[in-house]
Amino acid sequence: MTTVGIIGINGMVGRNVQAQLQKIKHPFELKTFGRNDEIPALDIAVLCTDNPVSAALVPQLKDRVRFMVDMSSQFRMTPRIPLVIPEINPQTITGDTHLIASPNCTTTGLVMSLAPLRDFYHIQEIFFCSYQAISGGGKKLLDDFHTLGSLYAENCVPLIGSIQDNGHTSEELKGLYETRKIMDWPQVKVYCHTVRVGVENSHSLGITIKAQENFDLEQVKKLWNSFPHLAYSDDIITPKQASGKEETFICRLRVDVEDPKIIHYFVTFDNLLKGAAMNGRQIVELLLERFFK
Ligand code: 2RA
Repeated sequence: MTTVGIIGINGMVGRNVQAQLQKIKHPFELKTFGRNDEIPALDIAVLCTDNPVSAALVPQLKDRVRFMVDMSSQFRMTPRIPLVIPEINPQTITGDTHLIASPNCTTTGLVMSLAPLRDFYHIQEIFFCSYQAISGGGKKLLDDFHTLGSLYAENCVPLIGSIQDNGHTSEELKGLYETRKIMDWPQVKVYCHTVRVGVENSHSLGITIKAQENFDLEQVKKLWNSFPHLAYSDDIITPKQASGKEETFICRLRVDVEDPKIIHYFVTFDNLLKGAAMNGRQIVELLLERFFK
């Protein structure tokens, strides 16, 4: 029987990944481990650990585990390590793959909206502002949010991750570099602000994109609605409605007032599901289907 292990079962990501893996139809044996436990030989390990722990575990497990799926950001930008969203770039996982990285949640919502358009529009520039939920900051931030005097109560805070030497935050740089890697668009321009808002769950993004071609709004809606786990609606969709759902929701599509090569729209999605645990589950499903049938 194929064995799948979750390492880091005691954290929020580990528990969410466990709930997601229990939905998989393909037969396998699920084992769970704390981050300091001894890990036996496994077919697939999902590392629900922070960057330093993932960095230490990957070389240790190399000879004992056939495939590792890392939920941290430690290896996302390492060349030759696929950064995978199964709806978008499953082909980047091959028989030689050993480690797969699962992307940043905010980037995931962005690229889910871009991927269906890629065969029809040459997208050159992307601007987004994020409205990121408290749950993305982890359990402690969520607990603090529920206590009196939280900075995030009825507030928005334009700082996610840490400010880098160039003045951008680590979250903003993930939006740039991970988008380029997942979409295989090394030249695309990504301009962004990332902001934490007093919303318990589900991240949102206000997005503007510029292509070489004029946009046909009806075609764009059709492309979005025929893409897996993506749903466009002419109605307003809010993070509350997206919470607990597997779809990335898009609304408010409109063409720019002055430039038909520019569109604006709003995206909202459950950051703990498609932005993390569900994407991890989909990668495991893909591995089970492709390599353990
Ligand atoms: C956040 N994107 O929302 C991060 C989660 N890793 O803080």
